[in-house]
Amino acid sequence: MNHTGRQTSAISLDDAKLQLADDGFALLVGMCETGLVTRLLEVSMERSRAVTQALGTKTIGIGSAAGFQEIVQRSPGRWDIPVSPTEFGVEHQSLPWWPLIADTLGTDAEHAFSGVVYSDPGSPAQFWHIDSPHVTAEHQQPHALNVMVALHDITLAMGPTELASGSHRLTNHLHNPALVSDELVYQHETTRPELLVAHTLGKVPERMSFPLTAGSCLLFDDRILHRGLGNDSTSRRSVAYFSYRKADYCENTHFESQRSIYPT
Ligand SMILES: O=C(O)CCC(=O)C(=O)O
Repeated sequence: MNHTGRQTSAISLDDAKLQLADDGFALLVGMCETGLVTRLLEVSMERSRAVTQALGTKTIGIGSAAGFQEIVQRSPGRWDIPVSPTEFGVEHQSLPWWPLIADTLGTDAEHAFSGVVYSDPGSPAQFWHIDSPHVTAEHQQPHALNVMVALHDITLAMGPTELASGSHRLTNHLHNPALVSDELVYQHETTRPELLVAHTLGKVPERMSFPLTAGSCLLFDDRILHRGLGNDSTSRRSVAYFSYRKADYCENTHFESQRSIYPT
């Protein structure tokens, strides 16, 4: 069953930690001040303008290997443009969610990626996927976390990120041999919450999505099943993202292309 959540009032960091461990995500309402959101939005818009102009009519496929260093099309009409914290003009350890990152991944957690993901009006929903696979058959604490920041108010029609609640515990291909790692990490049409409990008595993880006010964040475990929903509005939907990893974790399926849109 689809559950469309409501953005509720702010939760404490302790509650966010519990929600992250239980559900694999936490909704951090009103986490960012207006000044920070404005900065992230302005830098994102300027960068996307420059990058799409340089991309011009170059052919770009779907997925990280078919993209460029500066831009990846994650699904039709959904663009991922990396922007470093320095380019955003922020110090990542000073960002408001850092205490939660440090508490979960360690104070030596590293910034892995950051940037903006925007979906064009009319772009379809993605296939369900995870951002990185489990590393041991036994369930462990997360090895990487993502923070998605709403850069403007995001209605359900604009297609926020949808999560399969609690699925970070069920996506372990090392524990469940019926799961294929690449079909979880790379978007695959048969991957959906039901697959995670097929032929078991387990409950299908609930699908959750929330309208977000500007500056609210979704923080989630890299291993949770999620997808960007389709944008049925007439406006672009933009979220900034900041991804962190434990100091000893360095897999990268996020940006695999070596080619640049700029001539050498
Ligand atoms: O656009 C979104 O909401 C999520 C994007 C995403 O999960 C991805 O491209 O890997």
